[in-house]
Amino acid sequence: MKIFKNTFSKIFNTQTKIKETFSNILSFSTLSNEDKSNIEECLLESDLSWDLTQETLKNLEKVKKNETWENALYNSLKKSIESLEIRSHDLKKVIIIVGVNGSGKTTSAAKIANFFKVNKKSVTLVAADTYRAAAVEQLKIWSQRTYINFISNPNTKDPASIAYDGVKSGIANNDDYVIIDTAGRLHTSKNLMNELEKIFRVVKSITDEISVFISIDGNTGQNGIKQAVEFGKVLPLSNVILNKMDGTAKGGSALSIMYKMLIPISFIGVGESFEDLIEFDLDYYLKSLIK
Ligand SMILES: Nc1nc2c(ncn2[C@@H]2O[C@H](COP(=O)(O)OP(=O)(O)O)[C@@H](O)[C@H]2O)c(=O)[nH]1
Ligand SMILES: [Mg+2]
Repeated sequence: MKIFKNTFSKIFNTQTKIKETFSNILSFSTLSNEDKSNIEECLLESDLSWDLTQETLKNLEKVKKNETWENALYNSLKKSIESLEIRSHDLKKVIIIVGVNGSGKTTSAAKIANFFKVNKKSVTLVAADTYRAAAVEQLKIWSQRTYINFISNPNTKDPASIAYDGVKSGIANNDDYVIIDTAGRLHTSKNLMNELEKIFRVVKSITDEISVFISIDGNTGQNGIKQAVEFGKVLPLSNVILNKMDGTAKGGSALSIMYKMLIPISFIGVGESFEDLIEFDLDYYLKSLIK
């Protein structure tokens, strides 16, 4: 709990607004139109999506008399998310990280590898971004420092072939996990999306144990949902890593992504160092947003 309070510093802006709005409401069972529009504005400003805001309003009206606003909001948000059939959060052997440029993919690859290492799991890290030599070098230096098996190939421009070699190597090495970093791309670039689809297909020819992570910059708010929808048309996305949550006031977006995509947020990135990663926990997240 303490970690969340410290790291989600900017979410405090969201919190202040939520507190101001909700603490003025006398009874949730008799919300006036003005109350409703204040709540609506406040939740939308916290970057809750339209649908989730409406659902939360509906839940709030069913709250018992004398309930504190904190409990009322906590319970109604929790109910909205828990009523969904969100896919399992389990991490598979091969993790492919995809997303737009600058969303934090390369940093996430290092962070998740470190997370496994700290949890006594062995990892192979695969640098399949053939567009940015600097990203490959960055991962390489880091993996050498932490004694993590590292696969790259400066002689090819085909990321699928690097991914293939990396997964083969990780399996031969008996590693628990293989993490593949990919180049950033926009969903509008057909060639690059085909390339991604090929990476997935090639890995799938070796193993079915694949988690596809979409990396989202928490500051992009509702646009992050759009990215997830578009990438989801090409690949079976299974998990979200939501980055840069140390500097965003858009605290609600994590909930909206789950609500819309029905895929779990597995990790939250809260800084630039490879230790700045938190495993997502709905309870803690809601409490840090509300209390
Ligand atoms: N503050 C902050 N910066 C981050 C976080 N994750 C990544 N970054 C920074 O965002 C920039 C882009 O990250 P990078 O991993 O290269 O993104 P990629 O293009 O998706 O691979 C870098 O300057 C990172 O240090 C985070 O959780 N918090
Ligand atoms: Mg990168």
